[in-house]
Amino acid sequence: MSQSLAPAGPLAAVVLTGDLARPARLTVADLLNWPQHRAQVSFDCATSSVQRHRFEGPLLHEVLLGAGPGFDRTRRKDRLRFLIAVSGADGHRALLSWGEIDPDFGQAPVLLATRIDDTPLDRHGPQLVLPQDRCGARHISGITAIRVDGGYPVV
Ligand SMILES: Nc1nc2c(c(=O)[nH]1)N[C@H]1C(S)=C(S)[C@@H](COP(=O)(O)O)O[C@H]1N2
Ligand SMILES: [Mo]
Repeated sequence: MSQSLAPAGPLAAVVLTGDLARPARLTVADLLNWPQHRAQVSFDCATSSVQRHRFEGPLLHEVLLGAGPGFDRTRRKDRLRFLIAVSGADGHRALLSWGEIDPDFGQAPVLLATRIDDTPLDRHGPQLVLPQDRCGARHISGITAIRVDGGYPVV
């Protein structure tokens, strides 16, 4: 099965929301203002065969840091209660933790891809890329919102 690249609109954008000092609405063109990293990934799927793609885009961690997440940057422990909820236009969602992508912890090189293979994602919206994942399910395409949430309830 191939990636479905039906346009999500003339210029798709992702909303950065939640516990952020500088919430933002970013188009794929805006995401080109960060250093672009490359990843060659292959992922498996329960309902189709293995897929291989080349992605390019900024690190999710750098983009979210720019939005001013509401933790004390001088205290590493303070970051660990933050969740990152990523949503696609079709309602597909996945949760990541801040610790997973933070260079002081998991340092997963997660990208917000602006390009898949030779196709720019301006009209479809950015795609989440997790080079470390064996399965394709977290490679959310057509991202419309990313919510950063430090209010994980105390149990
Ligand atoms: N927005 C969105 N992204 C998605 C999905 C989805 O249903 N919606 N499916 C995921 C799954 S299960 C896989 S395996 C990969 C590749 O799916 P595709 O072959 O349908 O492109 O995309 C992922 N990204
Ligand atoms: Mo999948």
